Amino acid sequence: MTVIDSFASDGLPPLEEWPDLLIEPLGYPQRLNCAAALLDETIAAGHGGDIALLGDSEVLTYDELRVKVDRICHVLVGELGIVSGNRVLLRAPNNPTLVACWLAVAKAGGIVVATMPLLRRKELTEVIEHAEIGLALCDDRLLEELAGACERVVSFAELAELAADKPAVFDPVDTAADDVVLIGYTSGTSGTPKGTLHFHRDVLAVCDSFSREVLRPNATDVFIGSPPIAFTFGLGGLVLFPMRVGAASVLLEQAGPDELLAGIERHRATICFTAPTAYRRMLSVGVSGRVESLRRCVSAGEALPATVYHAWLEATGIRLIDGIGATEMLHIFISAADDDISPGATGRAVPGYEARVVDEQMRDVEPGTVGRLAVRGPTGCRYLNDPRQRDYVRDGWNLTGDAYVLDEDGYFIYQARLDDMIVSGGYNIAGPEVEQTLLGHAAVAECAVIGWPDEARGMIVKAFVVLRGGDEPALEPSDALARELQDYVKAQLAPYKYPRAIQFIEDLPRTETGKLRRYALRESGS
Ligand code: 3UK
Repeated sequence: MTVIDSFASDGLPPLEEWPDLLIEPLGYPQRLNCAAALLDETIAAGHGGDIALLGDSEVLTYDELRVKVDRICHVLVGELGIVSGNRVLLRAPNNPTLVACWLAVAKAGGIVVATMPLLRRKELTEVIEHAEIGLALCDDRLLEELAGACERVVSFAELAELAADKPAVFDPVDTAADDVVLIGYTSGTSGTPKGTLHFHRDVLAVCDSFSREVLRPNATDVFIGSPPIAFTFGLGGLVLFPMRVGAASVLLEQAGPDELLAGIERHRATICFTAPTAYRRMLSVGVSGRVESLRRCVSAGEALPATVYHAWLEATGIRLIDGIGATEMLHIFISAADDDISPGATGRAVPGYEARVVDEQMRDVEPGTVGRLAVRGPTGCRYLNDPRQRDYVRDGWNLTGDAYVLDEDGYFIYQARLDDMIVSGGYNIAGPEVEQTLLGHAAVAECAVIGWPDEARGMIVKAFVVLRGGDEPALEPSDALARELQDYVKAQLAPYKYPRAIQFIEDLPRTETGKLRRYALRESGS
């Protein structure tokens, strides 16, 4: 059996533009359906009666999830006419039906295009047109933005009705290990959306690299976290990694610091996935006595400041596992856990991956020197119909767009996004270094440091600072406080790095994936 709808496979970049793929060591068979591997094989391994998903209003064992998935497969194939290679858009907050739809599309040979719940009609339309999507499965509460944007929209309520009388068993479609199963859209901030193509084997490869080798979960674990499943960080941490080992996953529709803490307490969660800011926010809400069940915490999406690492360790006794991942790479490729952690560094290449720091000519730079991060491994970048493939992949290596330093001990230390390096008065300054220093000041809750246009210097370092609230006396923005913060940075970093301008703001603009929207700050007047 081959793919019937070849849109995605035809949209793969030409082979010479692919990254090197170090897939052989994982030993996957040529025919492979990742949903069957995650669901049917986990049940065959004896986990059928174990809890798979804990939603806000629905709890499913692996057996129950399998029946739900298989019934949806029958609807997709028998009723909605899905053939292998068809793209299906998913739109929902993190909940069991979203996960069942994800698995059903994959099991039926389709291609999943999961979208962030906050996307509006314009953004959804771009994705629908770009990936030529004819069918969407949508949570009833999020139908509005999708109405009319997609040829066929089936609500979850409608889907449940259609599924009710379907047979409880569906034979997985016999897909190739290198058939496309997922198009992940990048949280890119400019230009048309970039769709990253991932194969059935890639979905297992991230389980059998970062998760198996660094995170090392087991069947008794209870996963929890905040990233949307449409973000591959959330997909891995809340769906793929738990299912690969027969563990349970708590799915929260709302996952702010309060809901996350309440969820950890209520379900005695053991493994948490979220962004650095969320750990910081949980600390400020107060974690004492509430997170005793946790044994492992993963931070990704943005650099983890050493201050947050230490504060979390002090409050919980847990060493945060930092990891850099990217939509293009599907999941985390540099990380470290336990005794291997070097606070302030992201870690080392995850087993199965290789990483380097290179110059413009792709030559290794000396340890201690800032350069561009280059990685390769079992997963890698393949954009759907996009000339930007040639920017991300060079000589078989994926260039993530990050500036890194490799230290003498083989640890990779994050500096900044390459486009975010600030050039001021001839110096190169990495905003995050200044941010991390400012975060050490008791008055600072959050901050962002960017380059700000300046006639004399080309650019100056400018800090946007959110002051800590709640405490009495309440902190008020003032020139004196700004000067105090400037002196605080000057005392710890080379003076040319101190923020010449400081602006106090109420909140930092962030994406749904927890990333700072630096360009929004750059565009904001002062
Ligand atoms: C940045 C980090 C420093 C970095 C992601 C884990 O973030 C994910 O994917 P995106 O495509 O963004 C990728 C970019 O985000 N970044 C991510 N993690 C870190 N910077 N330290 C980190 N720990 O600039 C990278 O190039 O949104 C993260 C798993 C899956 C993912 N998709």
